[in-house]
Amino acid sequence: MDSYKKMNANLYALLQSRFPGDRSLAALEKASGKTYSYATLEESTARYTGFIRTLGVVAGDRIAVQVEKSPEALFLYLACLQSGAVYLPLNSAYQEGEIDYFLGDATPKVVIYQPKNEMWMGTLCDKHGIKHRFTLAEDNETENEAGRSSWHENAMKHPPMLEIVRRGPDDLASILYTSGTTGRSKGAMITHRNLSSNALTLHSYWGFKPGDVLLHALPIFHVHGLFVACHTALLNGSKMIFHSKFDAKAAIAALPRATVFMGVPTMYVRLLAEPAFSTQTCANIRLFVSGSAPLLAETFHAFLACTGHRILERYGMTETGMITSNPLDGERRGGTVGLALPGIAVRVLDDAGKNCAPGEIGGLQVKGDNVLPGYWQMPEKNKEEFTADGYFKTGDVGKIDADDYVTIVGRSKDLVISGGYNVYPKEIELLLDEIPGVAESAVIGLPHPDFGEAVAAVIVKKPSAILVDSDVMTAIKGKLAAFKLPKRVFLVEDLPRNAMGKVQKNELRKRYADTFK
Ligand code: MLC
Ligand code: AMP
Repeated sequence: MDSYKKMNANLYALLQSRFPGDRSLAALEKASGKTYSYATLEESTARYTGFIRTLGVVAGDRIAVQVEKSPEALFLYLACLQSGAVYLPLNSAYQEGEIDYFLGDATPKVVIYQPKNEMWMGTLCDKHGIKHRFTLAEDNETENEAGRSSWHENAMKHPPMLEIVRRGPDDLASILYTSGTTGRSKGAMITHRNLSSNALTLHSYWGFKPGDVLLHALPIFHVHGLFVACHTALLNGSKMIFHSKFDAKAAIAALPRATVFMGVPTMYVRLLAEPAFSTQTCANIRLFVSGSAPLLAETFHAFLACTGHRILERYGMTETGMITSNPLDGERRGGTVGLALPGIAVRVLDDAGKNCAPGEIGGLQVKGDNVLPGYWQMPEKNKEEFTADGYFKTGDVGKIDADDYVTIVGRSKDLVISGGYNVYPKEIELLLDEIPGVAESAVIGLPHPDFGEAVAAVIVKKPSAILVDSDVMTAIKGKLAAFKLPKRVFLVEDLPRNAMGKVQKNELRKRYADTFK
């Protein structure tokens, strides 16, 4: 058994090997105070795994999951790993049209969704010929009462399966959809090697130690909350105080019992806005980590002044996991994303493809065990996004200083990051352009005090069309996850263009820069 385990590159084998010897220790604690021991986590995962196997799922089959955050949702992720399935998490805010695309593209064998989406999810499963569908509620006790085809209820009847299905390092563990500049989402294929290498690196780089407790208030359908946060905590055999969503007051109440917190910049802005947030709140914390979006220098300094803590900023992507991090013990330099993580090569190239000198700005590229092998069924994208010598083009623009600190100064990809969520303008523009009366549109990100950037739409009406901004919002509401919806619509006569006829979004960003200030 031991030699079998050693050869098994399944991430779950690695995580399980680090669970505490005393399995009665808490793995998760909900905001309500209810705790789940490592024994419960392991047994539930094993029962879920057994159930997955009875559905005829074989290694490599996809399991799509669109549920709210809960301990059971985490067990489901771990069971997908244990059973060798490929986990496909979907943001719980995604709407029917968005999910339709993912199910069609990834062809999952099983779909698990929120009970409230029963009507349209059932229809989509029929459309895509997906036989195995279940619901998983945020609070599974309520779900059982409703008598639905509950994942948890069905799976917990099944005997635990102890075997961890053997996977090679390059086998897929997960597919994460990330929107694209063409408006069509791409499935980033993430391997067991990608996840294990990054988890081990972060666990050691951030100095996880016995007794650490993570306050986990991020969603678990993206890299930050699912991989970065959960993997480091599980590798450490730690307890996670598991809040179903971020609420600044609830976080402040829980922080005194935690030692590590990970969040997006919006969460730090919201903590600082709370009068009750103080040095005492953070007395037990040894590490605050920020990422997924730029942390403003003013937030970094305000946090330092309020709490005495220098937030550790790191930088990553869905496709690559974490790439750089400020050091745990060395200088945490506000406004930078720190140093390339051990074993990861980062370089900056100019437009001609030549290496930039220290401090010179260019396109950031990355290579290492953390980098995805490619996009799901998109060979043409793989050619575009990788260099001949195997570097992945991040689409971020930055520089590396003489002392190796990396700074992100912008993006070459047309992307808005709002509260840590990525919004690709093209996806919204395609929908806006379909609205009767719209001649053309440009979607931009504008500075926003809470979300960092907020989505705004600039629209040119067709001549003689009668259109007001509320018509625009009504037309697209329900077609996109709410966080992608423009927070402001501007109706204009025309869009600024350069000599080549390309819309000058920079001009628009300048024109409307003060909208949310
Ligand atoms: C919610 N809303 C947003 C939003 N989040 N609008 C814009 N941007 C966002 N990020 C809108 C909702 O649609 C809703 O609109 C209203 O705000 C209230 O919704 P809510 O659910 O109550 O929001 P709230 O709880 O306040 O959420 C804010 C947040 C959340 C910051 C806590 O967005 C969040 O958890 N962000 C983290 C994202 C994340 O994990 N990113 C990691 C990606 S991985 P209405 O109109 O319905 O009222 C990655 C790689 C890496 O990037 O490096 O980590
Ligand atoms: P995602 O596709 O959601 O994984 O988002 C990845 C993108 O988030 C990166 O390409 C960056 O543009 C951005 N990002 C992540 N972390 C940081 C950070 N610390 N500073 C600036 N941008 C960041």
